[in-house]
Amino acid sequence: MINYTIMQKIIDEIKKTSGDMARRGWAESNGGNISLRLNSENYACFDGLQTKSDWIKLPVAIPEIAGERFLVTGTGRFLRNIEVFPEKNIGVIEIDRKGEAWQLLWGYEPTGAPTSELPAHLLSHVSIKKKSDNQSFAFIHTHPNSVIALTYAVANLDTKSLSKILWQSHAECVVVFPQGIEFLSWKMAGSMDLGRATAEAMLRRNLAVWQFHGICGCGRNLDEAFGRIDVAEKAAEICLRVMAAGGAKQTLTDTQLRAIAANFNCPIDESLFE
Ligand code: 2HA
Ligand code: ZN
Repeated sequence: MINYTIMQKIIDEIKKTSGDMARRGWAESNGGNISLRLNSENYACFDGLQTKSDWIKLPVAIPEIAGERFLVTGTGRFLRNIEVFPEKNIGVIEIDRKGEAWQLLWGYEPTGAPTSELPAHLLSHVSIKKKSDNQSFAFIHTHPNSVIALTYAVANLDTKSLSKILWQSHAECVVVFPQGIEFLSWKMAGSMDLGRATAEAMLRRNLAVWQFHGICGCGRNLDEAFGRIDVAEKAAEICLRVMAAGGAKQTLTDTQLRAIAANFNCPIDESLFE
């Protein structure tokens, strides 16, 4: 039987995240998408529903998430509309027993399908489920202005230089993302290539920037995933302002960055200093 109290709680969480993303200007038109793997309590809440679609084949089998259920924003839907019409703009899908197909349990009224970035979401859920020992449930992709602008403004960006620039631009960064941010050079939106590269990045880090496009973040819950992206975006904005003001005249040193990480017991990725 459907448990409306629990269901309302999940919907409220996604409303808050999507509303915050839209109001920050990270989700123009149908830009950006959110997925939440359902934990056991949330999972059971969708038991016994009459299914709303046939099984629809995934582009690749993902047996690691066989049987899982996900709340996912809909393709072509606007995140800013989730607060008003959640049942039209989000859906709950179930993956089959072999991890080869999905079917709709709830949502996308009157008809619809999950985000075009489903490969990145589902493959990244495999990575974050594994690396967190099944404690991470949330994945967000979004289009924040300053992170995107940075991928145009700085020459020869890679994971090391991007992580270092952002760590230096805001003293909180090394605490929020001590493993740095993966930089992924441009790949076609919605492609398996982009999905695979993002999922691979999520094994090592909690954030990945898509050149000329946006950012992805994961977390135990939507607040944690959102917060990581929010801090990265703030650092990118500071960095751009500093560049516009004529460039940094001083910055956080490697010693200071390491000291901040040590002070907050954060496992900094030392290889990013090499
Ligand atoms: O959902 O953000 O990357 C629209 C997008 C594609
Ligand atoms: Zn996008």
